[in-house]
Amino acid sequence: MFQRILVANRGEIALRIFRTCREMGIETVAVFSEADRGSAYLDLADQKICIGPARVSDSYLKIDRIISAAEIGNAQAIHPGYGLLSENAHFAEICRASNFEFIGPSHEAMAMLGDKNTARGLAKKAGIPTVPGSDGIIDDVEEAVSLAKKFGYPVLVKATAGGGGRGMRLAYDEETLRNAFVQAQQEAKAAFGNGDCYLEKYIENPRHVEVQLIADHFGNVVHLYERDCTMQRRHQKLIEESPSPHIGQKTREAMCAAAVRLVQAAGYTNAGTIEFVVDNDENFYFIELNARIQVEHPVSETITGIDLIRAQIQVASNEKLPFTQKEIAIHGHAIECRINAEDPANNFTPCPGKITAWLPPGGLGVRFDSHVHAGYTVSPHYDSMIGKLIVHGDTRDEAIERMIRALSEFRVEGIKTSVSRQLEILRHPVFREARGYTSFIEKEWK
Ligand code: MV4
Repeated sequence: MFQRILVANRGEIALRIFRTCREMGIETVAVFSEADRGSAYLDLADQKICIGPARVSDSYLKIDRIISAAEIGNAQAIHPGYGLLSENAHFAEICRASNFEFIGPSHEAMAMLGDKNTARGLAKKAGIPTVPGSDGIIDDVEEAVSLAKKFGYPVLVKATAGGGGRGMRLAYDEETLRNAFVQAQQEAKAAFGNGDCYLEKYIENPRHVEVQLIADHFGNVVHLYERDCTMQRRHQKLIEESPSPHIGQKTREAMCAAAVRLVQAAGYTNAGTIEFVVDNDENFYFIELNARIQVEHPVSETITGIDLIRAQIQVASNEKLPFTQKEIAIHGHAIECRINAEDPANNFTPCPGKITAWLPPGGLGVRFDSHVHAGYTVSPHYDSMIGKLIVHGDTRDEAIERMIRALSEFRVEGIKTSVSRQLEILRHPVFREARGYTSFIEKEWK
């Protein structure tokens, strides 16, 4: 087992990893930028090293500085968290080449599954339902047009180097497809250095359901059931919950079994999430695999009682998973609301500034993961998410009521937050009656 782990991230996920490491008796090395200097959460690490100025491209994304900090801090392993370098296969490779264990998948598996078209081909081979679409990369627009004629509009042009909604273009007819295809290739080339695109029929108004998995180096692959992330706005998840209210037990079993099959087929190890879209008839289709721990992982921890960060570290340390699939059951219902520093009255634009009063909720079944506090200044340089409120209830209705109670007691002054909008969603009949779909928020709240 490792003695010291460097956490190559910041904010709430860095704190989340410090906490589990402390419980495991593992020392931690924190890295911070000038903008994060003096942040209280850094004091929960055993050592903290400044790696540069505020801009992520000059600090948290600087691979050489992260590696140097790991050397100075005498770490044996590096945890990337989410975002930043967490899905950068080159970073994972450099960590291992520099003799630091990377707490995540192999860089080969990360590269292979990070290529969305390759991942889709692997899913097809593993017998996982995929959306009707092209059989690989499409070279020219005429091929796209003839394919779209075959399986019908609307269609999505997707950049193979994209993901998370980036490099995606929707086309409702041949004319828009011709433009969308060329634009998607150009945008992908500019954004990712790879303009390759593939085509999929667009599943209209889908639900977004993902399966949490973790695999060790001994062939054990375990799922922690699904999370429903349908409540999103512009590809930003707002509310996540488990189990999904949009699927029945039969679909759940089939979806989780499919996700396990894909991870086994790909030889993937450590934590990963397989994303599906689900149509109105509960048909589910593979979309992509996320090769990292995700923001919403506490939802799965809450219904299963598993510490996913601990399991990641155990797998990276070449230990067997400390649990079997038979030991994992869904207990009750969990809901997570992301708390963002943004102004609901101003189209939810990020709203950095100094927090002058901060009183988060608590009580039975309430967990609040956050690195901020009264006196903390929310930086304009980073993501506007300042915390995640996770609640547990025996039933979905109980979890909704508990979340409404928790959000209502939240006291924050000095900045504006997304708390009021979260309350509106939780009180909305479409959410309460589980009639939501991915574009509901954009349609309902202009
Ligand atoms: C789709 C889809 C419907 N049909 N693919 C791609 C990025 C991933 N994170 C979600 N993506 C989707 N892929 C097909 N063939 C619906 C989504 C999707 C979505 C698409 C547009 C706007 C918001 C969305 C939210 C969740 C899922």
